[in-house]
Amino acid sequence: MNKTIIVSNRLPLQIKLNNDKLEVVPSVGGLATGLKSVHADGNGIWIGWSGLTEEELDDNLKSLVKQAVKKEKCEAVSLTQDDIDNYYLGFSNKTLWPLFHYFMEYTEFEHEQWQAYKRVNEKFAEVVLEHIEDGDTVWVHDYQLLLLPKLIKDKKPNTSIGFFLHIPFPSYEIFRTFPWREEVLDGMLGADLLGFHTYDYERHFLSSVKRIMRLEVNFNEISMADRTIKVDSFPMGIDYNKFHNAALAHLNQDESQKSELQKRLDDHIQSDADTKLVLSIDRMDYTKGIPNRIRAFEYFLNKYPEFKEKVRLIMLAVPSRSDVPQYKKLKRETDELVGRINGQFATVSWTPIWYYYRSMPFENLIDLYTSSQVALITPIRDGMNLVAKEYIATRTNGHGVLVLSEMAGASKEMNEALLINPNNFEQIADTLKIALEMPEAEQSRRLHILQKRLKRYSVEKWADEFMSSLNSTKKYRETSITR
Ligand code: ADQ
Repeated sequence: MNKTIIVSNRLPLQIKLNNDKLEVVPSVGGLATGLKSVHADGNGIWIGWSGLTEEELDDNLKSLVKQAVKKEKCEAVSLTQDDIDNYYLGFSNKTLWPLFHYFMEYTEFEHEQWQAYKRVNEKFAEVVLEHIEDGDTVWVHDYQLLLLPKLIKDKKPNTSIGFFLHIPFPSYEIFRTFPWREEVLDGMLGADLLGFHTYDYERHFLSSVKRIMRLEVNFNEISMADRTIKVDSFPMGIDYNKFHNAALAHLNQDESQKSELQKRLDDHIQSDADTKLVLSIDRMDYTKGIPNRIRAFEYFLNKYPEFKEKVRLIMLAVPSRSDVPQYKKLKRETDELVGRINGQFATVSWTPIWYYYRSMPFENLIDLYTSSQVALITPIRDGMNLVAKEYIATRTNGHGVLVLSEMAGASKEMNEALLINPNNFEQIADTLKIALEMPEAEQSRRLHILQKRLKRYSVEKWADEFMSSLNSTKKYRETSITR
């Protein structure tokens, strides 16, 4: 029986090492949820890095990890600390991530890191090739594994290979600056189906394929000597019911069930019913526009002083890649900006920004989503942005306004949000005022449309559509062979 192999940089598991004892916790993230049915189907497996380097594991632990991940239908790719430094923290996060998000000034082109990237993609290929058989399907995820489709296709041409990019694909003018542009495109073109979040990313990719690889592109198909590759957009959704139902349950909580955070939020609401909460949640990443948002909020308080003591920004930033210098700099800048604005505007009874730099459990995310009248999401560039969608899914009381950057992929399907340019402070300030003053009927009207759309195009549906499109390329190949 044919199977499906999912491949991503990290396995959907958290493996913790406590005094030589292993603890394995399955991840509850969006991607793991979306792919649950694909993964659970038949004898499907998920291949990726376990999160522990070879140096951290002796032979005994290595075999324990192997057994533990196998139980979850996974296979671990073994990586050294040097691989992680050069392939993951290096090439993936210092070259591809900034380049694909248009941060040219942060992009490093280091030959040694490129070599590590190639070497690690080959390590992934080895593990895939150990498990794959003719007729199987492989779904490769994201920018850490751009070379993998071709490494598999060359050895196993009779398999179906899909690739999905979770971040933007940049325009040709950006991509052409990349020293290894041919190799990377060639690697991606090993796939039979290439998926992107938006039509724009798809278009950018096709334009680079045409101009750099000089291949024939017809609408969304690329003609190769031996086969046709399909390119399409699949905007990723969320586990809508999970967020919506958690928010409904939250409405009916009694006092004893409330978290400490919720009690603090309730105190805030009770102390002044007119004071509104504006929420932002992101990974601490320079693409997310965190300093811009704080500066725009400062501009807002100066331009509309009547909102002083009437609005509070709650900013949750989850630590991320904190070993990379640009991320350290961003953290410092954010701390300073928050300190400066709170120092400048705070009164005895009011602090304008509540800032949390940590990860929070799901229950607390729901506390924040359900307590905030406005979500202010201002990335400079973002492949999709699931936080925007999660906020909408949790607004079960029919109120709430989303202010969203037009640079987030999510903006393409969320026209009923208030869209802003994240570099235009005046526009953000004016839009925030509109959001805070929006009549409830108008809030409900917009929410209703957004919720209906998000519910229909959930993360499960996203995975189904990708898989059926990949299956159709397989059928097409089979019929062209018989023809
Ligand atoms: P990310 O850049 O990680 O993902 P995003 O889409 O916003 O960004 O997803 C973040 C997820 O982490 C959300 O589900 C959110 O609930 C959770 N989260 C954020 N802050 C948290 C905190 N402090 N505590 C706990 N959880 C937190 C990449 C791309 C995106 C793309 C996704 C999916 O950069 O553009 O939308 O992949 O393809």
